[in-house]
Amino acid sequence: MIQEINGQITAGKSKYGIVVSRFNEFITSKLLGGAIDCLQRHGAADEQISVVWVPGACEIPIAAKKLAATGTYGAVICLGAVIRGQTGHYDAVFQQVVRGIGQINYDTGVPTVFGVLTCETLEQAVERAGTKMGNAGADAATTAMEMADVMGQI
Ligand code: INI
Repeated sequence: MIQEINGQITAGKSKYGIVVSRFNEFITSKLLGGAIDCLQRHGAADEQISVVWVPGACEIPIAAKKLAATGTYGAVICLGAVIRGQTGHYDAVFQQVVRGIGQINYDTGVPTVFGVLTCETLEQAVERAGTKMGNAGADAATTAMEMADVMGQI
């Protein structure tokens, strides 16, 4: 018989750590709102959610890794907004964040979800922060719940 594991998209009893950057707070606060709303709609109580603010996207990985390493969280959600039009070092910020967050997954074994917008323009970021392209924070929260459940079942 084939054993098949499918994660449920429900908060369950897991705790969720959210790391969110203040840079482009106009956007990231919307991602945070979307993530919290999604977790709550899927059964999370306030006590299951911790939020950590950091200055910019570059600081997300170090805080996310510390949260993940506590062993307390079923998943960690990383939220930020890197917008090319606003920086001459977009590529440096982008690479640091992508690599940093990805590595946490392998170093800690805790699902650490990439909910950082990387956009060419502010308009593209607005579209993904609760307008016509949905809310990337809610998408990240959905992934976090599914992965927390999958990892619990394996
Ligand atoms: N941080 C962001 O989160 N988004 C950006 O678009 C951005 N830009 O444009 O540079 C940005 N820079 C700050 C960076 O993340 C660090 O906070 C800073 O370099 C200090 O380490």
